[in-house]
Parts: sequence; C-alpha cells; structure tokens
Amino acid sequence: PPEVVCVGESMVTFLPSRPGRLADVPAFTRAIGGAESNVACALAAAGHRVRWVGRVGTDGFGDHLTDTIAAYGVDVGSVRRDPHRPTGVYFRTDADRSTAAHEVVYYRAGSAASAMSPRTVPYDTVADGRILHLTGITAALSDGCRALLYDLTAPRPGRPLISFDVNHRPALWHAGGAAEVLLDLARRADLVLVGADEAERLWGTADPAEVRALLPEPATLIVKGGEGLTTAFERPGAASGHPGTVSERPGTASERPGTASEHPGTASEHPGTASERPGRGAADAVTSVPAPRVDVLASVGAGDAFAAGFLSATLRGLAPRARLRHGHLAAAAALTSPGDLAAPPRRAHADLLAALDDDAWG
Ligand code: KDG
Repeated sequence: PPEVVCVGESMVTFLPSRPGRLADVPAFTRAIGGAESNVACALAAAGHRVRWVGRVGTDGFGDHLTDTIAAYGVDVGSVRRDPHRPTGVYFRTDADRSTAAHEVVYYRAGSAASAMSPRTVPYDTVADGRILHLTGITAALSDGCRALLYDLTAPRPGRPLISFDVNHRPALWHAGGAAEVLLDLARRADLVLVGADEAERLWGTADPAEVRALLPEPATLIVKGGEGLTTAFERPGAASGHPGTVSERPGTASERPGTASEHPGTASEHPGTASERPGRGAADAVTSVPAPRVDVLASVGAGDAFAAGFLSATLRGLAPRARLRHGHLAAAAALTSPGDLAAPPRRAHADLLAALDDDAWG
C-alpha cells in the first residue's frame, strides 16, 4: 500500500516565456501543476510510495499529466479519464520583482476533475495509505468536489491521518464562503498547514497563537511564515497517535508516548494520551523555526513543496524542528525553480542541512 494518497485536480500549466503582465507575455511553456499532485511528485522524488487520485479528460493534456506524474514514480492507477469533460489548464505570470504578486488565469470550470464527488471517488479507494493529503482548492471546484472533501474528512474509525493544506485560491472563490468552509474543513483534519498571510486574509489574524485558538482540533497545526517564522503546534503523541497509520509499527504508539515531541516534559505529563487520539486541551508542544532566505524565482508550488518535506520527515518519525526544516528545504528548492514543482534536495543532503545549528538557520 502507499504511504501517502493525495487527492485533487491537476492541470497542465503554462509558464510565461518572460516576466511581465499576462497581457504582454507572448508565449508560454507547457508544464504541470496541481497542488496535490505537486505534493505527490515531491514525495515520490524523496523516495516515498505515493498515489495520486484525480480525474482528467481523455484529451492529450490528460495523457501528458498522467504520464508526467507517473514518471516521478507516483502511482496513477486510480486516475479516472472522463470522455465528456476536458482536462483543466491554467496560465500564470512570474512573480513581480517588487510586489511578489503574479497573475493566474484558470480554465477549469466544468473540467474532468470538477466531476469528482463521493460517488466517483469512494472513501475506500483512497483510505489505504498512512496519510491522506487534501487541500482547500478542491472545496472550490464544484459542489461534488466540496462534498468529497466533507466525506473524506468525516470521522471514521481507523481513518488515515488526514493532512489538509488550506490553500486558499481567491480566484476560485468568487461566490464567497471561503473563510467558513476552509475553517470547517481544517477542523476535521489531523494535520493542518496554513500560511500566516492566508490566515490573515481568511480569518483576520496572522498570529500563530490566535490561529491555533481558532483551530484547536487538529493534533498538528503548522502556521507558515508569520514574521519569517514557521510555527508547529503539536499535541503530545500527535504524529505517532494513529495506530496503524503513521506509526511504523502498528499498535506501538502507546508504548512510545512523546516520541513525536521535542518537549519530553510536556509529553510525559500526559502519558496516557498517546494511545488514543489526544484530546483537545492537552498541552501543545510549540516549535518555531525561521525560513531560510532565498532569491525567489517563482513562489507558486512552494507551499506544496513544504508540505511534502514536512510529511516526508513525519513519515520518517523525525522531531518537530527537523520536520519543519525539511519543509523549508523542500520549499527553497521550489522557490528557486521556475515551475510549480521542484525535486526536493536529496535526503542525505537535506538531513545534513536540517542538522545545522540555529545560527546557520538565522
Ligand atoms: O500550490 C500550487 C498550485 O496552486 C498550482 O500548482 C496550481 O493547483 C493549482 C491551483 O489550483 O492553483
């Protein structure tokens, strides 16, 4: 079985041949995008067993997407081809040097992926991994897609660890409702990733502690980038508290309370909680690390790379600080490459960088 299953829409992406406004870009180069398959490809490149589940047309763009994602080593055997709807595509510009803003135009309304629903993507077909990775983009694609997210995040015995990247894409939410829906879905997940800027836009605060107060349910909450720091809130036993899912040896979570925590003091105060899903109210271990400064070439996809680096380190049972640093290292690779997707640094190399002392990390 896969370690991670990622579900969502992928699109053929058209990258600009030169910087500037969309109105002025004369030509585009074909690449691939899609938050969930970006995570899947980066995890596969890091050596993990991953499946991407999505829906594409029977057109050539659908062939290109599935072939390219498969070439990363991702299992695409569950991807469905829809003869009646096209594969989604999108165009974007590079980030403006001074404002860091870029333009995005989607052609995905009525796409094959927008026909995903609890009927076309049954829970049982995506629940055999240790982690099920989803993002808020799917909630904006169609009513069926939103229902799918609610279905996949419903409380069920033995469900995989649900990882949810809030991924607010304002261009997809013209009908409104993003703040409420994305908060609601995040509360149903076990591990939530959100950008501080995104939290500010959606819920009016970029302060990590205030975001945690709004979102107390997930065992792990990552708030990325507030004042250059990324902060993890983690209840004791969070990463090992899903027997048979994230724990390497099913059933051993209760013997290893606190292995996921860097604060043994807080973990050992709650020795009884690691064997079950730790309840709300257990004290969080809080870990903050700075993001390395890099020359940003294209920011699109950096969040997906962060998620992949963090999840990879989580699967390897690393401590919170190392998991956050692996997220940042993978994000740095994406920030400094032109496409949405960049191979993460090699594991041995990333381990060395993640182990540098605090001074080197700024
Ligand atoms: O996170 C990067 C994605 O935003 C990009 O690859 C395209 O999935 C995409 C989207 O919906 O914007």
